[in-house]
Amino acid sequence: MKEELKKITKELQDQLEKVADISALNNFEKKYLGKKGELMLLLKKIGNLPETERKEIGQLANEIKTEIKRKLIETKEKLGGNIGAADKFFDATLPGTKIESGHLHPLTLVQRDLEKIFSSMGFMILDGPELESDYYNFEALNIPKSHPARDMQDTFYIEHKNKQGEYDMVMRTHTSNVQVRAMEKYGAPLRGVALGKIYRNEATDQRHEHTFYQIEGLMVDKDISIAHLMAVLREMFKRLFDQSANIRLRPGFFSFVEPGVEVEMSCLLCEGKGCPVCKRTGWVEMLGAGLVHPNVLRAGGIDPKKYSGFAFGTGIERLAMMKYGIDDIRLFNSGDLSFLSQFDS
Ligand code: FA5
Repeated sequence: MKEELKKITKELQDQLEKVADISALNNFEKKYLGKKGELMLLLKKIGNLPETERKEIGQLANEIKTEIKRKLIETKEKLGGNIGAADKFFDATLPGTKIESGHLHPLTLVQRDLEKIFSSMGFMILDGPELESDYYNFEALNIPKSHPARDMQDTFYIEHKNKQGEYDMVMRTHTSNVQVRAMEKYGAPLRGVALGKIYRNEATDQRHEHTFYQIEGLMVDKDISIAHLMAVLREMFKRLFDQSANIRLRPGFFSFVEPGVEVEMSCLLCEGKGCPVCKRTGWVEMLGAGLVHPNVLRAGGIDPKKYSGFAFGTGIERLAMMKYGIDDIRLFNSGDLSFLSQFDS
């Protein structure tokens, strides 16, 4: 029986190869696969086989039948015949098509990490407007009109003038706009972070964007000093990067803090050896910080004789670059799926 099956399979394959048009194919189908077709008659004999052979031969016969039917449909398709959905060969053993699922952007991942870290240290999550008044973005932060510090941040002004004919609305240039708003709303003591998008009219390069994210930290209480600032920042770096990062302070000027510092972190991309991202210095400028200026506390309705505070502001892209080893800030907004899909967790 096995031999007979093999013989008819070979014959079927040879015949099928010779089929040149649809009518020849129909004849072929009738001759071999029709109710009284040669293959079918042979298969009927399987039932008469002794039980020991029936299983093996039956399985082989089924495989042959399926394979011949698949080839028949393939040939029908090639010859331009109509293939009904039911005729199409369906191999249930093939792996299915992977269903792509969405995932979070690397900047969102870092923002969520930061929110968790600061919430666990008792900081509330603050929010503030991206379209901001000149007052909260500059004046309340001890940056009066025509102060040279305004030139430090290239501002997008909105075409809206106040009664004095001055432009009084800006796209916020930093998340520091939230500082006085938070003091007015919550008073002292106060502990909060604000995360959000900011805008600057500047050219982009490997480390600079014109639209990017910052996180602002603000803590106001009795006797707050630079030591509190350092402790909180060290904790943030340790938990965000799963390792203690070396940080160092340099004097820095920001009108709204006194003293002001710039905080640098040892470059995690090159482990301090020097690379294009750290300008070959081994250190990357990560944030501006300092003790809140008495004028700013006053603008927020807090008495600087009773309270002091620290504030810091850092770029979330810069943190994400260090965390994930990304050497070009422009990748975040590139929409490049080969970049983004690496963060599929
Ligand atoms: C400020 O924006 C201050 N508001 C920070 C601050 C807050 C100081 C509170 C004191 C107290 P600065 O312009 O240096 O400062 O920006 C802060 C951080 O944002 C930088 O250290 C850097 O991490 C990031 N950053 C600045 N400019 C860019 C840019 N163009 N692209 C990406 N990240 C930037």
